[in-house]
Amino acid sequence: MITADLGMQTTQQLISALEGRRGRGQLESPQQLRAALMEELEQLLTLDRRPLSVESSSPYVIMVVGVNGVGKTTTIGKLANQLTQQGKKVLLGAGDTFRAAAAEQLTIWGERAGVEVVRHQEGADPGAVAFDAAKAAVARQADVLILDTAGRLHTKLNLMEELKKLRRILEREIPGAPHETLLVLDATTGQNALNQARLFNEAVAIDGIALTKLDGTAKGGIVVAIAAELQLPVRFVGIGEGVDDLRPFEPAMFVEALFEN
Ligand SMILES: Nc1nc2c(ncn2[C@@H]2O[C@H](COP(=O)(O)OP(=O)(O)OP(=O)(O)O)[C@@H](O)[C@H]2O)c(=O)[nH]1
Ligand SMILES: [Mg+2]
Repeated sequence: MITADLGMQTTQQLISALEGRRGRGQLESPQQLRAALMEELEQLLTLDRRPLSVESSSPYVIMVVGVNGVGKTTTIGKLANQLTQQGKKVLLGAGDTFRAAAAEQLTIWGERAGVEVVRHQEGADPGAVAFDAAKAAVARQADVLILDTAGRLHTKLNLMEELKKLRRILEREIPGAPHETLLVLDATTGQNALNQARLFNEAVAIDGIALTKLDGTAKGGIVVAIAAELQLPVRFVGIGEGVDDLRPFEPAMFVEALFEN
């Protein structure tokens, strides 16, 4: 369990749950132990949290955050495509003004999904992008607005302050926004992902997680620790770089994959 990135605390929690079961005579064979462990893991991952439901507000605003290179922009592209296919009118905001290539990358995804992108020049204030994107989402009667943000280290206080400001701007323009603050985590990260989740959650109150790069060898066991400690649900998993490579998170399937070699 440690090597699967579950972490010490979660592992201990699982062991005591299993000891409880043994005490009740429920663990007599290795098969029972394995099944019990899988059940406990699945239970940890099945959280009673508000689901991401874009119908609950119009426009429904999703703010996407995370450290550099985890797959924020790619996940937004995939999600925009899915929502468009469901008949939603989607608008994207290029809140990553840090690199010129960032808005360009989002625009390419926008074209792929057939959705418009609100963008400013490189170096522009991301707050101004958030403001314009929110205004445009209301004016164009978009069902969903997804705001991209620049990758940032969770330990950089000034950059976390900037995210708080983006949150406030969205909130001021659209009541209840952002309805979903989605933290993107790279499954290959390991224990550091727990720290990322803690600090992003403290700064901007995370609602859910997108776990990317599960198509590699990483199993992303760290989300069990994140679920146990922070009660944050995984909404989506990324299983490749293509537009269709985004899936809803299925705890049972995920746990089974944890047990595969
Ligand atoms: N294999 C795989 N690659 C992915 C997945 N999601 C994203 N990537 C790749 O990861 C790299 C970074 O993705 P981006 O979407 O640019 O990441 P980002 O978080 O927006 O990066 P910054 O804006 O620089 O912080 C790209 O090469 C993506 O193709 C995934 O689920 N699987
Ligand atoms: Mg990006």
